[in-house]
Amino acid sequence: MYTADPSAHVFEGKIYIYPSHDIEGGVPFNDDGSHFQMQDYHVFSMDEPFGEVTDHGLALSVGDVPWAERQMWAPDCTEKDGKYYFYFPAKTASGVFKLGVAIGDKPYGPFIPQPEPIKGSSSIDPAVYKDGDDYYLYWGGIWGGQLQRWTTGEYSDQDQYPSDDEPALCGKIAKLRDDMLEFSEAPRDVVILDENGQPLTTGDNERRFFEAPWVHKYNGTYYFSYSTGDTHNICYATGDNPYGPFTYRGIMLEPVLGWTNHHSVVEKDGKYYLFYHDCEISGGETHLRNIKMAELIHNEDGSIQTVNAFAE
Ligand code: FUB
Repeated sequence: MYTADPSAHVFEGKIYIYPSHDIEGGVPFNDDGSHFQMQDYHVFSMDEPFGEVTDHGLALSVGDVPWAERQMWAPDCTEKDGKYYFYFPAKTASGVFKLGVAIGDKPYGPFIPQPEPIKGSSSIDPAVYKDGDDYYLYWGGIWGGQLQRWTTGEYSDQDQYPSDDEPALCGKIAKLRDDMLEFSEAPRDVVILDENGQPLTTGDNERRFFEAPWVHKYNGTYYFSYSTGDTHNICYATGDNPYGPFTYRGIMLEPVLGWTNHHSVVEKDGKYYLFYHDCEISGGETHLRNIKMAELIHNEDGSIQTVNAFAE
């Protein structure tokens, strides 16, 4: 079984991992990611870091989601008041990515989807961050993730990118409503600043946001990490609140085997772990990935020691 885009959390004392379930869909590689034809999700767990992995079986299938037709990409999950809320992207029959939520009684599902996508949602790669009693959803991805088709707030079938010297398109954030099923506010941009306090530009594709947002907190600082897509890094930027702005700090994970790079960071018993994927098991097939983990070390100055998957 091929797995990718691992979102990891600690629930009930175990590490639970929420990945995409890669399959051979028979669609050739293209820049829209049409070769990623995933149809369902499984949830995995391990009692201890690097321990034995349990596959908890089918958690949600595209056929159970009334509004979704195909391409169930990177998901995430959180817990509130004993219920588990599973967030996922999928394409509608008209080919537009939206985000959905499904509810379960256990961390591993099964999850029962809401009949409609989340109002005001768009694009891909939802990641939910719990800060005290508040829950924030981050999301977004350019190119095949369609973020560049929502620049007016409405979907357009035309791509619209800022020019190279203009601020880059940003990932999105919105606080979730108390019932976890909708946004409680209009989505905002997650702005990443350079060392001079200026937003990263479209042309800065070694550092600008592409997809795979994630947030973790270390020593009171918020770390926003993300993939740079066509330059294949996982970068990170730091800020003093969940909305940002965040200031670019460096590379968390260097390019891995395969085109995509996607990760999460989880803390267990005072140590931090990076979950990511590469294409080692399939021998480099970009759409057939496998999840991995490594310890993530924060330095005293708050910087992160860069992980090189080829050295792990
Ligand atoms: O798995 C499909 C897509 O590939 C994800 O949504 C992106 O983040 C990239 O990993």
